[in-house]
Amino acid sequence: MHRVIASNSFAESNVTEETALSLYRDMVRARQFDERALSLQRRGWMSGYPQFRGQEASQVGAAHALATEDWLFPTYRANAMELVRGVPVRDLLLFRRGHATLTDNDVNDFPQAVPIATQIPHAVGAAMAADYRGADHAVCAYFGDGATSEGDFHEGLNFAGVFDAPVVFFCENNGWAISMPSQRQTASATLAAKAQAYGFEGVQVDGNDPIAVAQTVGDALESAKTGDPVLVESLTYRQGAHTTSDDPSRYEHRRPSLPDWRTRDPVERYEAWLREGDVLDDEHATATETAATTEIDEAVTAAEQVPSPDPDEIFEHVYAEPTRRLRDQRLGMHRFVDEHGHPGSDH
Ligand SMILES: Cc1ncc(C[n+]2csc(CCOP(=O)(O)OP(=O)(O)O)c2C)c(N)n1
Ligand SMILES: [Mg+2]
Repeated sequence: MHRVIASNSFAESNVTEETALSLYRDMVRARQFDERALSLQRRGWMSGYPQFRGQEASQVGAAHALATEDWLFPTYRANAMELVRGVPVRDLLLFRRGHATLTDNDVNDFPQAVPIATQIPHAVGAAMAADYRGADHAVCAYFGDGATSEGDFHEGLNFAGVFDAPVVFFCENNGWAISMPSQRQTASATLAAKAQAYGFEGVQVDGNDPIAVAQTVGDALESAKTGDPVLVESLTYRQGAHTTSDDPSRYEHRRPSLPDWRTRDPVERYEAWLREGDVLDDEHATATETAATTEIDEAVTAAEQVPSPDPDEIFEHVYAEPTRRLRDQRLGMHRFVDEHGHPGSDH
């Protein structure tokens, strides 16, 4: 399945102005967050950052489809989804300033998974638990194209199919797994096709169209709640580097040849579409941009008020009793801090 809006006018679409503009607002917030986060990282304000530029429509659309009570199992790249879900910008930034958790809020989001695909079995387990308890929420597992080559992906989807778990697998195919182009990731015709092996539906959606994504994920959630999980492959493109530690010039020559709709900027495309439909004018666009800037400025100031975390925290939460190697590393870190000062401080 492949849905596009580019050929349809706003009048022909089945969305209200209110919905269309609320998607726009979140696309603007997401774009500004991403740009600011990159520049904050570049001036040493926070640690490495994985940009999602180019993936705003995909993430904002999917997050709009989720209900407050649904659970999201995100990755490091899903900051736009989390922003839309209501995680305060301050918390998203603090996570990258060494604070172990961004769950000091009541948003139903699990911590961002950095090990690839490990959140998929967790999401399926949470969905199965919801089902056993008779709860009527669904679970969404977010992951990238690269995650589909991991055992956890196959195990998770297999369980979901066998146990009719109320889960939507939201695979954001951004064309790359670091330097690995997605056409080298699999010999399957599509990633969505993999769902067939587990006995449920797989769909592809134009991931640069927030309305198509919101509708597709919305339908998938409804299906999941009736015991039919769905794998959604959202086709989009990573415009930036994998993370701020990456240098794409070393592998750009492997860039896949993709159709225009796949690599087009989703924010520009959506804004142009709204303007053509007379839904958006300069005044509204400027007000939306200004509100997003203010929100982010305030979040940066608020994050700066929070003291740096205790560096010893990085040794906690893994083992009940620290291993010898961890104890050695901890001593090494203390020696470093005594000599050079706290890495999070200005000294
Ligand atoms: C289990 C595991 N193996 C390898 C890595 C290193 N790694 C980090 S990101 C990444 C690529 C993931 O690509 P994809 O799933 O497409 O997600 P994207 O980064 O494009 O959002 C890899 C291999 C890891 N974090 N975890
Ligand atoms: Mg990817």
